[in-house]
Amino acid sequence: MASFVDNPNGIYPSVCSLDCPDQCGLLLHKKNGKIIKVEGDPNHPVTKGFICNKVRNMTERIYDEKRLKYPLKRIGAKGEGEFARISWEEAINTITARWKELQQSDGPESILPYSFYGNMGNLSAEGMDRRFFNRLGASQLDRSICNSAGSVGYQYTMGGSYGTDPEETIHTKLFIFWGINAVSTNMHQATLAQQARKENSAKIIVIDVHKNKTARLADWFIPILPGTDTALALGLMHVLFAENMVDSSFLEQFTVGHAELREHIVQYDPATVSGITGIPVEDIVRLAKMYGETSPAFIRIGNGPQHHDNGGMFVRAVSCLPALTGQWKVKGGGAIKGNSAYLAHNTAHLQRPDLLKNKKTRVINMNLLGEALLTLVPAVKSLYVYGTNPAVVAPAANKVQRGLKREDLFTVVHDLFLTDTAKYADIVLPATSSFENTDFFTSYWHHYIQLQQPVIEPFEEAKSNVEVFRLLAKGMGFTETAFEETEEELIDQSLTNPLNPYIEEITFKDLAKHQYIKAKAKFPDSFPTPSGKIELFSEKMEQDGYPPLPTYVPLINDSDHPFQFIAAPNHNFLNSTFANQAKHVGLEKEPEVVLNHYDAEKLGVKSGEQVRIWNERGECILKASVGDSVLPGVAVTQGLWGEETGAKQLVNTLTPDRIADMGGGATFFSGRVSVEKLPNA
Ligand SMILES: Nc1nc2c(c(=O)[nH]1)N[C@H]1C(S)=C(S)[C@@H](COP(=O)(O)OP(=O)(O)OC[C@H]3O[C@@H](n4cnc5c(=O)[nH]c(N)nc54)[C@H](O)[C@@H]3O)O[C@H]1N2
Ligand SMILES: Nc1nc2c(c(=O)[nH]1)N[C@H]1C(S)=C(S)[C@@H](COP(=O)(O)OP(=O)(O)OC[C@H]3O[C@@H](n4cnc5c(=O)[nH]c(N)nc54)[C@H](O)[C@@H]3O)O[C@H]1N2
Ligand code: SF4
Ligand SMILES: [Mo]
Repeated sequence: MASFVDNPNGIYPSVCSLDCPDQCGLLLHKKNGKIIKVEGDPNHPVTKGFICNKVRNMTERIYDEKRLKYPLKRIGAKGEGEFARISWEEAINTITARWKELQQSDGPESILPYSFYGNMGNLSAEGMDRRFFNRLGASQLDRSICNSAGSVGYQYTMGGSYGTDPEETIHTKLFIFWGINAVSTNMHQATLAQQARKENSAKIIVIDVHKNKTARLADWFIPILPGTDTALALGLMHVLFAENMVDSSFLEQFTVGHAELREHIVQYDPATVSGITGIPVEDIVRLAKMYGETSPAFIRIGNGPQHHDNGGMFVRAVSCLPALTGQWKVKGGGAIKGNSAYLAHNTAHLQRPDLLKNKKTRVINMNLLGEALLTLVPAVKSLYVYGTNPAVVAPAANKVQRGLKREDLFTVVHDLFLTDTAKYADIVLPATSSFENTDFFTSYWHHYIQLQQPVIEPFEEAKSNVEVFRLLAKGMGFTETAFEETEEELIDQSLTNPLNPYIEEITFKDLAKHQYIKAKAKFPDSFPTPSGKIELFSEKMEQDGYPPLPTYVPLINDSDHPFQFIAAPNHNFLNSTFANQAKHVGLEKEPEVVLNHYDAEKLGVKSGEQVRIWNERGECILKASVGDSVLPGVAVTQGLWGEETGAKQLVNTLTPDRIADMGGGATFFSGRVSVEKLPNA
């Protein structure tokens, strides 16, 4: 069979590789060997031909003039961005020579891989790279920057990442978007809600600290004070029990600890909860009644509240709600925090932890990158970055920059662009786009496995992650066959997972034939918790040093600065991806900070004026947007703008690198700042 690449023209199936729950099916239109149009695949059962604006404009990115064409070595100071072209041979030789020296002088744990999901393909993001670094015995990275606090919190309640099938939410009568800006970050869930509203008179509720795009389409927007959502969840439980709106037979059959919980939540009466959350008593009661009386009722648990000091406990608490009402068993009811358990593939086969030979290597939390580079003993001497842009996306950015500037740190960055991080690298390697690779994709929201086959030739001298790790393995003299297996073989091995009953044996050929294969998912009757039930009371939590029942713990008050600072993603970028595409930047215009008019008046600031935002960690200068879309005391900005788009717009200079209550999670939104009108503005 001729490959897609061999045909200069045609329309080919593809999948969006970005770190986004929707994982849309795509069709790539090709003419004279180039992709000229990216559109949604109408045959995709969930995304149905609709895709976001970001990816409709993807050709701007894959054929951007600025894309890296060949390997580079640094010739200027770190951070300056002065580089000279080198060959792949020189690049690989330079890296492996340095790593062989470090193996001898400092041991392999002086080398730290640093990656995230810039490309969600399983082979690219956590395949050949894991094999390589296991074999090397490098330090391990705890990839905790996104949703790990909530994942652990959810696990205490549910045992694993099992949620509602989003396709069933077409039947839902009540949608609660809780700390998720779905219109921008999970657009098909927002579409399903709007469809259910039209066909089914469903109601849409948004609980957020910001009247964002999703809140603006809601039937009811409930503004809440940052980091207080656990108290709201407990207040809802209080009313549900008090008004006898709980499903006793569900509680009996599928949960443990409902009697203890019933007693525990007495203290979270609506007046108390109102005082914590800033939500009026009557709204708390009304929300509880709507939730208790509407069926099916569905909660989309977002990432916003998970990026706080108490993010793990938030998810722990909210995931108890559908158990109280029995909504887990109602078609279109329940909740989605994530759904990755249904599509769990064979990571032992793909990542080969056995290559580590039982060595206990140290684990470094990725949220502490700056700290690790500046203070860790024994020191990190080499950093290998791929699929992420930590100079922009990691917290406490000034620390990260200082770490990256260390003269004795040997840094390699593999990316499609000379990112802000790559500017600090000693060696820069050009990456292919996902449309140039073979890979398989498993969504963390819907239930489908998808295939990417290469549609275009690699861009100039760019290489995929898999290929680069094969070359590095060869350069290091690793002779295991694990480094020679083809992408097709890797896919076959990964999708043979006897541990996951929801996927039977799936092969590369099956995927090529069907493009979309759905897990045979069914919401479980017993759960992988210690008791086999949904744990409202968790002994495991008690053993791990947490309160065994859902409990509100306030944010850490990290300073006296008057504003809680929420630096969330925006509509037209994906994290920092697209922040360097003229088209996407044009759509966003410039970064703003949203303030309440009451605060703005006190500061003497009007919409459109530049303000300085600062704390002990750093400062930013952004344009003020004044109104009533945030509560007093809250400052919200959207978008991870890089340094190249303007001075002092790096919001992560302000964010804390404290670690959340669970899972080593990030606390991007728990920092405080001061704001002032720019003196000469
Ligand atoms: N367009 C676009 N889509 C994306 C991304 C992107 O950058 N751009 N990023 C992708 C990734 S990696 C992820 S993890 C997801 C994240 O997507 P979401 O789950 O939507 O999470 P966030 O956008 O981080 O935050 C969601 C909302 O939480 C609110 N929030 C902050 N603090 C609190 C709080 O204490 N309580 C409540 N109730 N709300 C709060 C914020 O105001 C924001 O509106 O989106 C993915 N999709
Ligand atoms: N202030 C603040 N900071 C945040 C967040 C927030 O809400 N607020 N969100 C956090 C969250 S949830 C996340 S998930 C992180 C995400 O942060 P990152 O994972 O860093 O995401 P991106 O900024 O999109 O960077 C991905 C990079 O991978 C590169 N890339 C893409 N495909 C490939 C490939 O195949 N190979 C290689 N080698 N490179 C590739 C892209 O070009 C891009 O430079 O950011 C976190 N940072
Ligand atoms: S970024 Fe998300 S919504 Fe946009 S095409 Fe990709 S998966 Fe779909
Ligand atoms: Mo994320």
